[in-house]
Amino acid sequence: MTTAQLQALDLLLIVLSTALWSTAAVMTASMRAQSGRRRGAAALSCVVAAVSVTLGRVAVVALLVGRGWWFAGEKVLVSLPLAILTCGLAAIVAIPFLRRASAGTVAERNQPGAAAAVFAAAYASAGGLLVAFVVGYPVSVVAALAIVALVGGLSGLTWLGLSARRRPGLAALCAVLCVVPVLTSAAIAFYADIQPVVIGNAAGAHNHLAAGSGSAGVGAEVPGMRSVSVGDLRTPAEYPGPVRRFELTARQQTVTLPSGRTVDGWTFGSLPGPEIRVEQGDLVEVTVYNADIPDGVTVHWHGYRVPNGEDGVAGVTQDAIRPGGSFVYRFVAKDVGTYWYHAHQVSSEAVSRGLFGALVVVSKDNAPAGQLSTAMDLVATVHTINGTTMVGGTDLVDTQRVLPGSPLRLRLINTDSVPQRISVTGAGFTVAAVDGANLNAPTPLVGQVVRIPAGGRFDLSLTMPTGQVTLGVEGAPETGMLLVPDEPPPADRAIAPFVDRPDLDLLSYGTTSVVPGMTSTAVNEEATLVLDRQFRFLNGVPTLSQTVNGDVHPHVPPIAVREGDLLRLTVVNRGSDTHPMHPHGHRVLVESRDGVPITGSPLWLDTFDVRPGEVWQVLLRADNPGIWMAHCHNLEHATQGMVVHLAYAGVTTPFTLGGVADNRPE
Ligand SMILES: [Cu+2]
Repeated sequence: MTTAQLQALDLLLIVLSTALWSTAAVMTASMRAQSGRRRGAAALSCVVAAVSVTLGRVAVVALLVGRGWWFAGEKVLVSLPLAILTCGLAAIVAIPFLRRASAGTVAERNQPGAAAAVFAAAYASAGGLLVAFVVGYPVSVVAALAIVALVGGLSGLTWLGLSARRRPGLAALCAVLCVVPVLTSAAIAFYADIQPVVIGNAAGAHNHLAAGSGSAGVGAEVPGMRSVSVGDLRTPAEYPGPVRRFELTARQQTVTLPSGRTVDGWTFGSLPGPEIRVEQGDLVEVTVYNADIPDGVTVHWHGYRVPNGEDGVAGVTQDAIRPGGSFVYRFVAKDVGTYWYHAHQVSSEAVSRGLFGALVVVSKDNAPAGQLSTAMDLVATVHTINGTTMVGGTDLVDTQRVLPGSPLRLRLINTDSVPQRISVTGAGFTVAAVDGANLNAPTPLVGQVVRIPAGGRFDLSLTMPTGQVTLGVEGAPETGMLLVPDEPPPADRAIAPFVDRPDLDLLSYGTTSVVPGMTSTAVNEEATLVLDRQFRFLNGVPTLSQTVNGDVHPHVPPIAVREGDLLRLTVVNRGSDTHPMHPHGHRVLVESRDGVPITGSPLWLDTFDVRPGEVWQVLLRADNPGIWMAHCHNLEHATQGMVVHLAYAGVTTPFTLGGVADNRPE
C-alpha cells in the first residue's frame, strides 16, 4: 500500500471505530432488563469489533512509522495511547457487564460505569480525528493536551449523568476540563497568529527540524556579520553587454478568445502576456506599469536566478505597484532555457486571470545576433482561465505548419495551479530540458505522457515527420496543438485529442552523471518541510489551512542558510493534495524520492511535485543571497498558508506584508 493509502486507511479506521464505540455505548446505556439479552449481545459484538479495529489501527500506524516518523508522530504520541487506554478501560469494565447482560442478567448497579467506559472509548476515538487535523506534525503539545482534557472531561460528565450522582465539584471540574484547555489552546494560537512578523533571518538563526545537522558555524548569533537589505541586492547600473528593453502594462481587459468566449482578464496587453525572448548574456530591462489593477501588481521571474531585489515578491522584495505606478526590473540573462514571468501580488487570482507570459533565453550559438528565429522553436503555455483551457493564445487548437524533416523545440509551460498531463502523438520525441536545465543524454520516447507540475516547463525536441503531430491536454478536448506538414486546416475544425498513456518518470529518464560539488558528503545544512492540511488560524480566522511544519504563512520559521551552504531539503507530503514546491532564486538537484535515489539524468528543478505520501530529498546550493519565498505553486495552497522563506543570515527586508501598499504576495 502507498503511504497515502495507509494514511487514508487510518482515518477510515478512526471513523469506523468511533461509529462502533458510539453504537455500543448507546446500547449499553439504554438497555433494560427485558431488552438486556438482545442488546447486550449486540453491544458486545460492537465492542469486540471496535477493539479489533483499534488493534488494526495499531498495525496501520506501525506501517506508517516505517514510512517515516513524519507520517505517524502524532498518532503514536497522542491518538493511539488515548485510544488504547480507553479501549482497555472499556474492555475491562464493559465486557463482563455485557456478557452477563447477554446471558440475561442486567446488573443495573454496574450499568452506568460500563456505559461511561464505552462512551469514553468513543470520545477518544473521535478525538483521533481532531488529533489528525489539529495536532499534526510536529506535535502541537498544547492542542494535544486540550484534546486529552476534552475526552477526559466529556467522559466524566457522561459517567455523572448516567449514574445520576450529585457531585457538583466533580461535575464542575469535568466541565472546566472540557472547555478551558480548548479555549486556552485556541487563544494561544490566535494570539500567535496576530503577532507582527519579521520576514527573514537577520540574526542567522538555526533551522527548526534540522535532521542530524552537520552544519558548522551557524548559530543563533552571527558575530561581526554586516546585514544587507534586499533593496540593495539589485542588478548593478552599469552593464557592458547588450541591453534589451521591454515594457509590460498590467490592466483589466475583457478578452475575446478565438472560440468567441469572453473572459474578464487581468493582462499584460494580451493573453498570455508578450513573450520575452532574449539571448544569453543580454541584460533584460523590463518596465512594469500598473494601469488599473486595483490590488496592485509585481512581476516575478519564475525559475530565473535573478538578484533578490529583482524577484518581484510583494512584501518581501518590493512593494506592490499601485495603479498608476511602475517598477523597473533588471537582470542579466545568465541561464538559457524556458522560464516564465507572472504577478506575485494576490498571485492566486492575478496569475489565473492572465498576468503571466513566457521568458525564453536562447544561447548565442543557436541564434545569431539579430535573428531570434521562432520558426522552429515554439512556446506553448497551458493555462486555464474561468474553466477554459488555452494552449498558447487559443482555446481552440493551435495549428502550426512545420516542414517535414525540420528539427523542432517545443517549450511547454504549465501556468496553472495543478499538474497538466500532455500527450504527443504522431512523432517520437525527447525531453531535452526541464525547468530550463538540459537533461543528460535523454532517450527517445514514443507515446509517453509528460506530466508537468504547476509552474514547471518541459522542452520537447523532435524532428517533424511527414504526417501531423498532435499535442493533447488531458481534460481539455477542445484545445491542443497540431503540427501539420502542409496547409493548416481551419482552426475551428482541427482537433488534438489527448491519448492517455503512462507518465514519463523523470527520476529514471536520461543518463546519470556526477555533478561536481553537489554530493551528500558536502551537505552542511539540513531542513525538513512537512506539508499538511491542518486547522489553523489564517489571518485571524480558523481555517482548514495548508501547513508547513504545522504553521501557516507568515508564521512558518524560515529555512536558514548562509552563503555557500549546501542545503539538503527534505519535503514530506502528509496531506492529500499534490504540492508543486517552488523555491525562488535557486534550482534544486533531486537526490531521492521516497528513499530511492535518482537513477536518470541529474535533475535540476525549480518546481517539483510532491504527491500525497511522498518524501523528496533535494540539494540546494545557497549561492544567491536574499530572502526568497519558497512555496507551493498551487497558488490557492499558498494563499492557504503553504509558504516558507529561504532566508540568508544577515539579510533584512524593509518591506512588510500589508502596509500602505497592501502587500499580499499570495
Ligand atoms: Cu500545495
